[in-house]
Amino acid sequence: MADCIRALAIDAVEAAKSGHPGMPMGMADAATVLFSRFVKFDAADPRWPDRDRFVLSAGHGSMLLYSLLHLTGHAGMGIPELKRFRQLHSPAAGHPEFGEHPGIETTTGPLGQGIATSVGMALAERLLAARFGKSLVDHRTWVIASDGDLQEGVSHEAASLAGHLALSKLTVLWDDNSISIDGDTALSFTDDTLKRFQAYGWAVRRVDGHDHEAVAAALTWAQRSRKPTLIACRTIIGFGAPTKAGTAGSHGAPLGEKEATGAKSAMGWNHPAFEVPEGLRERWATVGSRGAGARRSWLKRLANHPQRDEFERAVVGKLPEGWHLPLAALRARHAEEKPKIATRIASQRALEALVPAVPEMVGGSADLTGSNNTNVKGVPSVAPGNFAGRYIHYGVREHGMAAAMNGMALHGGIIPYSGTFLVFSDYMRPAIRLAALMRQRAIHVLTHDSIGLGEDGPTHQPVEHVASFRAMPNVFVFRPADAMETAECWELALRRADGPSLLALSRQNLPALRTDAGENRCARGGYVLEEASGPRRATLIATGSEVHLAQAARTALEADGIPTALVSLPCWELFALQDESYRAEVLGSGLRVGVEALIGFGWERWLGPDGIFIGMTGFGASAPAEHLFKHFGITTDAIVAAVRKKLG
Ligand SMILES: Cc1ncc(C[n+]2csc(CCOP(=O)(O)OP(=O)(O)O)c2C)c(N)n1
Ligand SMILES: [Mg+2]
Repeated sequence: MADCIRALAIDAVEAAKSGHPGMPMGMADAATVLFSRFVKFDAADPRWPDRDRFVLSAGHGSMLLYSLLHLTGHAGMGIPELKRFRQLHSPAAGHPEFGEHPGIETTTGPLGQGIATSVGMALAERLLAARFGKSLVDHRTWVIASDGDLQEGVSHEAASLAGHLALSKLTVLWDDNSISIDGDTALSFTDDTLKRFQAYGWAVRRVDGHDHEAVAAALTWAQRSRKPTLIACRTIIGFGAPTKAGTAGSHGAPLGEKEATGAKSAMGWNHPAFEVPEGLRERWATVGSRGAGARRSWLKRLANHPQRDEFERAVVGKLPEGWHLPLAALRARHAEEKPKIATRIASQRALEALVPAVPEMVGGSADLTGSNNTNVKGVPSVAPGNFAGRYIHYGVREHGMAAAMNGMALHGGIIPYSGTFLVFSDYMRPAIRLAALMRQRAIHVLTHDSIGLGEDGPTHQPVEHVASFRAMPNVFVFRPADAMETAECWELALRRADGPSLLALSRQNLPALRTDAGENRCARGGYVLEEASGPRRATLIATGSEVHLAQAARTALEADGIPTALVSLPCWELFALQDESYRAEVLGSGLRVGVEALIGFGWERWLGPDGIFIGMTGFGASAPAEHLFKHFGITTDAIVAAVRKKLG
């Protein structure tokens, strides 16, 4: 049965003239044991909510996953698809892509992401089991990870968190083949990996990855463990290839005809390319339906479960009836009270309205809870052995946090939100990029969003981050200007089911600019906050903490007899989705001035060739915030002077 995987991997890589045969050939034995005896799944419904999750963290070995999906009889992964491995519109893409086939649990390829994502999946399982009970939620998370996965820093963060939380239903099979691209892993990787994981709180074992019974025994042991488990599977990369086995030569290139033929004859495989003999095909098909009975019983349990509707709603990601009513009440209160608060505090107020109303929201922070204002009073924390909480202390592990959140979102039934400083979004970028690519709802609260944070200085003052995320496809960046806009942006972030949202929030207090609570004006991305008194000569366009500076400038310009409009532009991505005429109306035909205490990269999109940008041109500095705004020329006076100068 394992030879079927090897043969298909060889054939598909040969046909594509590119790909990675070595890893599928080396891990075929362990994967066959795992799937044929341990993974709970039913090929007839790959999205069955209580299935075990399988993550191929070493995404370059994608043919291992595609072969398994094919052999176990999943629809949509037939021989024609395998023959089109790595071709346009094939579900069998170069690396596993979430959404290309329902049996692909997550996108992998950037090493380390898969294993870190799987920690979030295993955590989501525990959280949902605590909410809905074992009769609906009782499954495991299995991972195949390579040397590169375990070298990557994010896997260290994630493994440390998994060990701390004792996620005992998580098992990682390490493809311990001592080979990576540059050659022997001894070139760069001499840690005692098993001891390292043991120190994280994992239970560990080493087996011969080609000995089926030894692998089975280790997997049985893993199922009984009270800790997450790492099984080091000693394997030979490119197993069976006459000259390339055990070498980096089998890692990432077709074996070539001679070597491929040699590998097949070594395993006694004499079938034409892409042909699986009938007997083996049947045995694999049996594997594909092994979980059918378990799924049927589960469906019966679900049908009679008192929380059935709630479970089904949460799992498909539908928000509860009336979820936005407390938020609407908060907005009405803001309109009345006009609070002068930091937008991070306004975000906390929004969370106080949302978290009780949306039970699938699970928050957390990378050790900045008090600064990010991400927790809500009365919401208990998640702790080892206690998964009834809804707040996670991720520790100072931003990357692991963002990757685990992807896993929670992918698992379903959880809407994760996080917190850290905007500047440290750099530490989360690879995971945010995957959330964007996979269209996952992960919400990041990113506070201390400019030089406005003051004394902590340039290491802590983001300048380029917002621009860089505006450049990333399918990410929504929100930079609200006051408490009202913050509530509106939170509503939009939560509604957005098909991609990540980032909320860039101020440390410093900001005056209330909005007194209307009816329409969610941020929904159009940008809008005229104050219209000019006559035909517009200038339009001041600002975001976040700079909108009030622009507002004061507008007042001064109007007093000077220069009809000036004020535009708030909290979400560029939503604004870009509006029709041309709306955008033209908002931006106006007069002089356009952009104001944002960040790098101006990208602003020309709204300002045009004759516009003026007032913001940062380099890194910040350490000083009280009001001194910094003056020092860097981001002030009401500077805006007024620039407009006067330009208009003559
Ligand atoms: C973050 C990241 N860096 C680099 C790569 C490029 N890359 C692909 S596989 C690999 C290492 C291969 O070694 P290993 O992980 O042991 O896999 P094996 O060759 O054993 O299958 C590298 C560096 C990547 N995919 N992701
Ligand atoms: Mg390796």
